[in-house]
Amino acid sequence: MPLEREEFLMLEQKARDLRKLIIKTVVWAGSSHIGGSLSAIDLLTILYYKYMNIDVSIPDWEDRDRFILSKGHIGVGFAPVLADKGYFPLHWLETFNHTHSQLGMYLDKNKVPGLDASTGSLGHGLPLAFGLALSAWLREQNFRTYCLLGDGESNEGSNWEAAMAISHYNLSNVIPIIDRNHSMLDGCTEEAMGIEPLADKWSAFGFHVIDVEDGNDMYQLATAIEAAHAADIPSVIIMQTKKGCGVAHMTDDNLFAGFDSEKQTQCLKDIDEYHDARMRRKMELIV
Ligand SMILES: Cc1ncc(C[n+]2csc(CCOP(=O)(O)OP(=O)(O)O)c2C)c(N)n1
Repeated sequence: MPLEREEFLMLEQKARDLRKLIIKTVVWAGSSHIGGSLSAIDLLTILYYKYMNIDVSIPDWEDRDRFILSKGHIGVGFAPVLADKGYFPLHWLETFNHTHSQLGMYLDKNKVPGLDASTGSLGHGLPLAFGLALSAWLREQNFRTYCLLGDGESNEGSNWEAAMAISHYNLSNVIPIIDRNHSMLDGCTEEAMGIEPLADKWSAFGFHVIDVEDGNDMYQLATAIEAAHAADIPSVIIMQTKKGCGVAHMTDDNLFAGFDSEKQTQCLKDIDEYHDARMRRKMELIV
């Protein structure tokens, strides 16, 4: 098992708390990309609370691992993680996307401590991650760069140029992770612009493809990340997730973007029920 029992319990509790904080932040903001935040929050949790080599007291530490949020529209899902880690005060979240706030819908590196890049225009994150990885290799630095991409974002050609370059330089210190929730703003990815066979495409670009059957499962994520760490060729993680994961009426909903405080109570209750059920399933397997 790649996770100790106590570690697993800690990560599960953290993901539950962060899901709730995302809901609250969306209510403070008025609206935002909830679905793609909830599909990716388990991955953000395991990276920030287990795998990334970072020091919150030195956000610009030269040798820290980097994280590039290429699907930058889920700032509302990422800012709660950075706040909870202690990069900035939690009360900043109450101003998310308000005029003059430090936290805009698309997070700005010049305003948000702990953020490694300003993103939001899809297709820019992986080229940035490639540059960081190439620079680390040239300077003989040991940090890793993780990059989270949307599946709809795969439509942007710049991702494939970056993939080609990562493969050309055989960089295993950069790990693209694709949130395969099968949905984008225009609807189902395969109807808007088919991206399958996605694994074969990455494979053809020279990547070791790591499929995660359930990207909302901590054990599966841990196994995948450790496989990517162990590989000596570039790896890509393709994680199957559910948009809106954790809130029943949002699950697999393409368009869901906002709600008011009245619905907040129901969402928080849904999240508890979802996490209780998921924990019960997992504990049966572990014991
Ligand atoms: C270059 C560019 N074009 C369009 C947009 C508008 N946009 C914001 S989110 C989104 C859909 C992204 O879908 P996906 O990558 O699957 O993200 P997820 O659904 O997982 O959140 C689009 C098209 C953008 N941010 N950047």
